[in-house]
Amino acid sequence: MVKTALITGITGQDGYYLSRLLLEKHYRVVGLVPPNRQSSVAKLGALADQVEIYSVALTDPVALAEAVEQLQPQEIYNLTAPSFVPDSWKDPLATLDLVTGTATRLLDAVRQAGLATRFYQASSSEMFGQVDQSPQDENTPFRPMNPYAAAKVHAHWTMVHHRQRYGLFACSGILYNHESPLRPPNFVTRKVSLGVASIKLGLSDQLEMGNLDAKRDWGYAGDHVEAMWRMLQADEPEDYVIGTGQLHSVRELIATAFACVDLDWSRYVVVEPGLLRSDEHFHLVANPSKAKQNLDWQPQISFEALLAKMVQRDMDRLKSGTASSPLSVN
Ligand code: NAP
Ligand code: G4F
Repeated sequence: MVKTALITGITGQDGYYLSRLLLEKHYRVVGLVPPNRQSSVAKLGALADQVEIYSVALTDPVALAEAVEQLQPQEIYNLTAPSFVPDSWKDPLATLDLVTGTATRLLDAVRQAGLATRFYQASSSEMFGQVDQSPQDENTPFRPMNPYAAAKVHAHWTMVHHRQRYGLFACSGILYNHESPLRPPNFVTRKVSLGVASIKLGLSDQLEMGNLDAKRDWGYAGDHVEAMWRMLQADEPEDYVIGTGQLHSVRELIATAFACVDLDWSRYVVVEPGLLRSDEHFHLVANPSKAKQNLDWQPQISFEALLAKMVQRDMDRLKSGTASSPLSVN
């Protein structure tokens, strides 16, 4: 039997890698894309012809229920979110509605349809916020520090309630930062890889950065979507912390990326005070033991290999003049 997977946020970074993985596994892949964001489908590049796109407002419970009823998906991956954290301060309510509202409406649609659909919720290490325990695991308390993280906590608990009260097979992947050549350039890894490539090719001579001492657990998006899929294949619905377990500073990230093209980063990088975050926390790093043990999951791509891949891809894009076109990438 061909399995149907329904994905919200299919036009984002993870949507691309997850679609590619599921297509390789011969799923029927259906993306729910709001009518006013149909132009984003072009970001899927060649994959756009291999998935089905339904135009559905994620704010409309009736339309979502109809889509679920009609498609009867075996799996739902709820990935949609305005995922750039600083933006959530500009419109906390819109963040809450998209993140929590979409999760709630989809979970209710599955429950009311009486389906055995397995549900994945895209949770975030940002939910841990101001931690007093490092590394974090599935038992670490949530202390969200921004509207994005607070909305993700609400969505997470809504998912847990549907699992506990209604017996849905619903899981949360509490994912740490994961990156790829498809990361938009406002996120730090891609900003750096694009900046390095621009400087190497003589297109710019300076890179303005925020906090160089901030630290993150950076992994590869292709590895992390594999964990999402494995969670929904498990015998029991459970939540998992997914990350590499390794902490690197932004300074290390920059030095590693510049080293890919044999440049000394300190000649080009300046700190721009406007990019510093007031709510910064430094020790968000995963203990992914449970995922390793239960899901046999572990990251395949190292921090250095990830950055080399991203810098190389941006060099290629800039040389061919396709820096902002749809992609087909590894
Ligand atoms: P992404 O690249 O930013 O993709 C976000 C998706 O949500 C896109 O399809 C985007 O549509 C859609 N979206 C954004 N704002 C929207 C709005 N106002 N209305 C409707 N749709 C909207 O994010 P990602 O990196 O793939 O992450 C996938 C999920 O995992 C997100 O929920 C994110 O919060 C979560 N997560 C990500 C990471 C990470 O490091 N990447 C870590 C933990 C959790 P457009 O393409 O039209 O913009
Ligand atoms: O790349 P970032 O903007 O990602 P951030 O805020 O950690 O959020 C990402 O990961 C979360 C998982 O932990 C997701 F939930 C979320 O949706 C998103 O995918 O910033 C990473 C770090 C921060 O500490 C930031 O202060 O890099 C630091 N940084 C330093 N200079 C910078 C810059 N970040 C950006 N974006 N731009 C800079 O110039």
